Amino acid sequence: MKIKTYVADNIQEAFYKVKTDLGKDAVILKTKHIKKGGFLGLFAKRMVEVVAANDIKPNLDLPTKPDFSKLPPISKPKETESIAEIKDIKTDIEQVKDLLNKLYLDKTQQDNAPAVDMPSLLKKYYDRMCEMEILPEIINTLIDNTKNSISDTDLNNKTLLYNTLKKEIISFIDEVEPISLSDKNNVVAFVGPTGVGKTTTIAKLAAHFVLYKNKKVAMITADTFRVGAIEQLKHYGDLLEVPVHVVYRPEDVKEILTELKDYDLLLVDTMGFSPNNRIQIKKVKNLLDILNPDDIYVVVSAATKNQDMVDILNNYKELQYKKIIVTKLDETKSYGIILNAINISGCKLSYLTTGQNVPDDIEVASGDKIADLILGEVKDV
Ligand SMILES: Nc1nc2c(ncn2[C@@H]2O[C@H](COP(=O)(O)OP(=O)(O)O)[C@@H](O)[C@H]2O)c(=O)[nH]1
Ligand SMILES: [Mg+2]
Repeated sequence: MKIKTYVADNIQEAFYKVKTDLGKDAVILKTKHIKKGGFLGLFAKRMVEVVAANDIKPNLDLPTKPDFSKLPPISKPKETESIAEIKDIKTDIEQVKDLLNKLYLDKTQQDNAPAVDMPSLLKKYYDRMCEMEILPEIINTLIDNTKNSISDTDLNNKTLLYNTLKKEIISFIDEVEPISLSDKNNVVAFVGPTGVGKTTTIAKLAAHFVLYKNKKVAMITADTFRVGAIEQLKHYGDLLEVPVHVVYRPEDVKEILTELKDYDLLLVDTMGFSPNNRIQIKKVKNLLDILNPDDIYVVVSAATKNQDMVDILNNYKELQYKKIIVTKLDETKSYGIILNAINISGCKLSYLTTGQNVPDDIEVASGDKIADLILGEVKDV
């Protein structure tokens, strides 16, 4: 008697191999699914293993021999097998993502480990900036530039060190760019995930330009998606006596813009969506293409985790935002997110918002103030 093991992509192919090799009287002893190949247990292929024998004595108590003549022709794996394979691949991809994330974090931590010879006061500021959750590469640049611009002795002088680091942070933040009106009809659009405070920020800005700058302002909303979004903006519009127009279809844009052509500033609210929602990104992109705004502001919340901020700012880049607004600064003490947002987006900062009150809780971002918040009160050593 000959017993042999066969491995194939699917059961039909395995039986075909048995039949060709051991002849039509071969008997199947065992079948099972196995995983083959891959790397570190990942991407392994799902296959079938069949153990078969020939020349089996008729009195042996073995499983019934399959009738090979009735076997279907070799075909693609059944639907259920494909689904199982897709599930396996998805699990593998998740594992690879976790692995890569871990490797990236380990590598970043190694690359950005503080220099051992860092003077103790500088090390205190280094630790403070880590607590602020500033990205390691930004901290390193700030520390290196500071070390290069003052003498080793001055690194232990608290006032000098504070002022030098502060100057570095201010220069990292660079110019801030709030809305600046040209004499024509200015159209400014706001994009960002749901709930970050786009509509509230638009209401604050509308109030600012109406009350303090005496401008003719109108608000336009394209957020017909979220329940209550139109009413929310209309409520602010009524309070400020500012007209609110709703874009239900992209075709509405032209008519609305013509109607509002005598206004100084049109603030356009858009629907929020997850940064991974490609369909919604395309919809907003389509609207912005028709609207052709003078400026696009991306709105992000200071209470966002760093990794989520990376996803948001990267995936929203398709919308070609030019400036950043950071909201909800009152909800966090990790001010580093402001520097991270500038770094990831490559854009200038404009406004910070610090609470729910319309119109008060908004200010033009100030490098000086942000640097003070970041450096805080570091105790003397
Ligand atoms: N704490 C705090 N809450 C804010 C701020 N800005 C907006 N909010 C609140 O965040 C929630 C969502 O705001 P909304 O403007 O509707 O967000 P949108 O979905 O991006 O338009 C509301 O409850 C706002 O009052 C802020 O600066 N700080
Ligand atoms: Mg909104």
